[in-house]
Amino acid sequence: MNKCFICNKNSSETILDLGMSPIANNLEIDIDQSQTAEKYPLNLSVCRSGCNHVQISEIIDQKKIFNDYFYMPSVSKTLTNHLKEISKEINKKFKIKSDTFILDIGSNDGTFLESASNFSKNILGVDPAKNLSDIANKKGIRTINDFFSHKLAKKIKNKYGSADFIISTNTFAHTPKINDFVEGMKELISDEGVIIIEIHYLGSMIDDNSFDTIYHEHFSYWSLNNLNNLFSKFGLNIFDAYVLPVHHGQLRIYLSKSKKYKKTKSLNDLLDKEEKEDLIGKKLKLFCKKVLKIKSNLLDLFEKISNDEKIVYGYGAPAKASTLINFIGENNLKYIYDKSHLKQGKYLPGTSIKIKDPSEIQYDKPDYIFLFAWNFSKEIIDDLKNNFNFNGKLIIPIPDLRIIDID
Ligand code: JHZ
Ligand code: ZN
Repeated sequence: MNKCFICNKNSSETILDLGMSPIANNLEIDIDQSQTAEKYPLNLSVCRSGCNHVQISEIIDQKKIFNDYFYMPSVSKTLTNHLKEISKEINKKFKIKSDTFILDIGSNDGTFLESASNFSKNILGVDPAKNLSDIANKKGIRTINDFFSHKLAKKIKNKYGSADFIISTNTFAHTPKINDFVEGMKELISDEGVIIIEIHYLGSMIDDNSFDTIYHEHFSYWSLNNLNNLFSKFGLNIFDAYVLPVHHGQLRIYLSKSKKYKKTKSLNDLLDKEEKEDLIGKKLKLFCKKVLKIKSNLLDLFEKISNDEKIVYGYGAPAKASTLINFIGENNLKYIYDKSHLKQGKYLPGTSIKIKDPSEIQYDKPDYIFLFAWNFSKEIIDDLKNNFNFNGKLIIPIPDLRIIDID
């Protein structure tokens, strides 16, 4: 049994073993360093003390993961648009004034705050990655380079006052210090202020078989009921929740200290659905079984491609690719294409698979492309067809294994 991040008891039981994996986003420029990257057990576990928290069993020091970070949502048009829409949505629902204080926790390269700055100039980002905070600050998006914590929240409050809105997209699952993080948000949010959190959703992970979204930087895997229990303990009320078709199923929740916001039907329906489906019981158990089947299907496919002497390269070097490849092995994959300049020329962690510019697809002409960034299928298929002249076959591994002809 491992220690649970929520109740601190040694009652977290491993339910899925994905083997040994390196830190998913730590891409090395040197092939030897990549192949010998330190690996850690990658296990999913559930707390049996009654708190039901779903988490990773091995905690890696957050500094090792986030101090230098290669993930930028701005590489994707879909995500950039999504982040821009959030500020419009907040303005529509709650009205943003020109001095409304908007804080983004895990602000990355400042993409969300850039669009929020169309509404208010009183914006602030917090991000632990030095390389990304530098990019944001250079763009004029004021960003504190640090991990968000209760201590930092007090400092921000002293200097800038309480926040009217706290936004945090894909960051809340990225801390093992959950109670301190929530204390910090509570400290900083104004009495009627609204916190908006987006997080990869456990329900979607199970429905989509997306076991590759399990990696060490995702410390926790949240159901809405678990989030609801957590925030109620801190006197923060979730008043709205829904799932968005972004990434691999993104849960968006709205919460506040104030009880003036009415709980929505969508929130209550989702809470009920999870209970009825026995999400963290029966459904999660079935998911773990399926993952082993997916592995054997993928191994069969790679073996067939190799027997047919066909060439397969990957597309997209997301963190998900690290989990998938370290789980099933390299299987003759030599290259992965990725649009991110921060990733090109580097190696997929733990492997000898080199990342290169997708513009090379037209010269390489692989027979198959294996889509690791399956969450952007549409955007990428359009590009493969129209910009990279690819007319081979595309393998989409998740939610269900599909092979499609691109022509
Ligand atoms: P993408 C990240 O996961 C990390 P990842 C993080 N931990 C998290 O929680 C989730 O996001 C939500 C490339 N690409 O976004 C860019 C192209 O090359 O699925 C990226 O390297 N061409 C914060 O790492 C990768 O694919 C394209 O046209 O799984 C996608 O990574 C597009 C659209 C993407 O995130
Ligand atoms: Zn627990």
